[in-house]
Amino acid sequence: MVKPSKQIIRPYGDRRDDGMVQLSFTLPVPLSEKAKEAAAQFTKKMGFTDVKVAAAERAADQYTFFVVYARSNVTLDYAEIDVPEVVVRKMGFDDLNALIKEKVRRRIVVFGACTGTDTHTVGIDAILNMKGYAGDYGLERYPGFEAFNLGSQVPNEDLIKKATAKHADAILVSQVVTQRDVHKDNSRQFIDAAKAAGIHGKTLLLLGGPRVDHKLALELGFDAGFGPGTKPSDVANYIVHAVMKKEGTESADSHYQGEPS
Ligand code: B12
Repeated sequence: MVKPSKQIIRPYGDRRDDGMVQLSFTLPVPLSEKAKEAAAQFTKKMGFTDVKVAAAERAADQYTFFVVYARSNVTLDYAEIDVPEVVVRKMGFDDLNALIKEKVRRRIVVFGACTGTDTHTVGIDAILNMKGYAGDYGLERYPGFEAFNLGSQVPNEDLIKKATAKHADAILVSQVVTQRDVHKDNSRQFIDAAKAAGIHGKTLLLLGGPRVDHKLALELGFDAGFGPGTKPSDVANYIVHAVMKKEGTESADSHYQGEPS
């Protein structure tokens, strides 16, 4: 493949390449002039110049939330960035159902849940529920899918056990809370449990959530990762093509543009 030529980028506020950024953070001190100066000094210590504390608000007792404008001298070669992305030949609802009927010849079984101690169901509901998300039908609506949504705070082992009992093609794990990297710890525990159950490398394992991307999901041992703004049809397309590859109805070396290899 021809290596793309350099593409140097910098952040942009007023004028192209001026390096201006907006930062927001909270410090554990009450709102005061001293707190504002602390926010400015903290920003300078991070290597920024031309620091302006644009807003400071009480966040809670003994906590202040800041918005700071500042200049960064850091540049980046965009051409050097290489991130695997899940890019599929995207098909619409009717075409995808027709493809499942023709090539898979059975309903694709998927199980999903928000696992561990995480209570957030809205993300996994957006993907699975009949009514869907952002004008896109959820997987329950597709005649070609049989979708089971187990809800939130589901132990990883329970999700795996229930999915395995129904010979699931894919298991969808949602992780929204990321404090102290709990999403990574819980995802690793899910993968360990999947290995123990003998389904790792056999059943498709998908991870999703606001701080998830495909690269992280691969690192954690999943087959694919989906982040903010994912539409149910993105997931449906990914699963159908992955199942077809696994079953040999689409050649394993037929790659979509940008598909991870
Ligand atoms: C609604 C909400 C709640 C509701 C949840 C109700 C419910 N039934 O889900 C309630 C009030 C219960 C709640 C509780 C808590 N919450 Co809350 N909550 C939110 C809020 C406002 C919205 C989340 C949401 O619904 N997003 C919309 C969905 C559609 O987006 P999404 O989850 O990213 O999903 C999309 C993608 O990520 C992807 N996706 C997601 N999962 C999956 C899975 C797969 C397989 C795939 C393919 C794709 C996919 O597809 C979706 C569609 O595009 C966020 C703040 C915010 N604005 O985001 C905080 C937030 C997530 N909550 C937060 C916190 C801290 C909590 C609590 C811990 C608070 C507390 N101290 O008690 C508790 C959670 C306790 C627990 N044990 O989990 C923090 C998390 C911070 C962090 N970095 O971890 C946030 C960010 C708020 C904040 N800024 O502090 N919360």
